[in-house]
Amino acid sequence: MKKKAIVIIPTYNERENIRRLVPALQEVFADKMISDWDLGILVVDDTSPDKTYEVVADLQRKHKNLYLLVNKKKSGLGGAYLKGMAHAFIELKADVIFEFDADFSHDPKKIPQFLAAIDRGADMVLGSRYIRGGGIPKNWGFHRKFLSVVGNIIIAVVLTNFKIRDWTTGYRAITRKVYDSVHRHLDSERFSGYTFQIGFLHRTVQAGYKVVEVPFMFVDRTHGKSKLGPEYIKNTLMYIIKVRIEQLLQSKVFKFVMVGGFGALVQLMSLQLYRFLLPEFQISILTKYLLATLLSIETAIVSNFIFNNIWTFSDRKLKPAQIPSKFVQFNLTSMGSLLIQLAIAAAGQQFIGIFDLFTLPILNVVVDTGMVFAVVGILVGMFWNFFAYTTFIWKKKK
Ligand SMILES: Nc1nc2c(ncn2[C@@H]2O[C@H](COP(=O)(O)OP(=O)(O)O)[C@@H](O)[C@H]2O)c(=O)[nH]1
Ligand SMILES: [Mg+2]
Repeated sequence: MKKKAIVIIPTYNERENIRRLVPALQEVFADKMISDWDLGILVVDDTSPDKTYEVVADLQRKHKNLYLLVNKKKSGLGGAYLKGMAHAFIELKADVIFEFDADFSHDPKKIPQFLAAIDRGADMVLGSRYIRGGGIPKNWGFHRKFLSVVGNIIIAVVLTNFKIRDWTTGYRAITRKVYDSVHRHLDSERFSGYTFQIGFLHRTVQAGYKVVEVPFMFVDRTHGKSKLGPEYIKNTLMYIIKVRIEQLLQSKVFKFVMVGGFGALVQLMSLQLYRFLLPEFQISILTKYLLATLLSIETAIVSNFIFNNIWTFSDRKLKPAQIPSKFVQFNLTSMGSLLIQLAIAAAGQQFIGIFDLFTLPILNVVVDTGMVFAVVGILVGMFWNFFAYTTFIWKKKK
């Protein structure tokens, strides 16, 4: 049996374009290179005021592989694609769908290359303007070029993924398996507009699917108007920042730092408490103050151990039987961190010396090299702790 691919075209006031585009696509479908593919077109129109759907209904009489969905309400690009994808994969039993603009910006002749990439094992294929062989129109004004190029760079930086070169491209091929695992996460409320594209791709990349880019030259539309508005920039920025913050909040490093910060508070408060509770006594050098200090350090260690176990490393939580020995390891690790801080302070004093550096404005605090050694010591100590936690105490289960 032939594999099936459906080219989904969302339309809003595209009657002039769709009239020409359908025959142009049919011509490409006849290419011998893709003879093992059964191809069709699905137009998703939001009841365009220019009655695009009427033109499509008319074309359907000639083209048996042309399908039409009409939404009563305008639901944005993401809404149109989600409806179209559900229809293509479930009703039409497609193996692959294309995302394709009606306005001839996307060269239909590239379709065989997309399908070839899928035959070679790609899960998703992007028509890319920013790899060799691809491009944007030379006549674009500086403003538009800047927005597109810099926008893509910002997205890559914020999402820290530099393997994808064209995040915002609307020319894509998506396999059923990617759709199945990704579409549920994209509620059409939040992803109704163009953010749908970035959201969909980001989910796909995160899930570890193989995404391949095929170059194409973007062509400006000659008929009709672009629906891309300024809210696109705002929505995109909000989306990527939100994703980034979510990822940060979920990261182990962040939780580890929070637990450590909380531990420092616990240490300070319990120190006061022990100083208040302990009776007055003095045995040689062990004074009440020193004992309270030691107890408060141990209290912070217990707090750090508990919260790292139930929160930072909740995915690797220790079994009850492991806790005593792991707690000993945890104490040794903390002692190591303390030794590192002492060693850095001693080395700093020995080789650099203690002297004033500058006065902090407003607070009027004099910063000296001793403080710098302390900060460096704390940071190196934290590195050591995190290293020991992840490699020894909360070792990743295989
Ligand atoms: N059904 C539907 N199609 C839309 C909507 N917004 C844009 N489109 C279509 O999506 C495609 C891309 O839109 P376009 O305005 O060309 O965006 P641009 O290429 O980024 O400027 C075109 O085929 C539009 O007709 C919408 O709200 N609903
Ligand atoms: Mg366009």
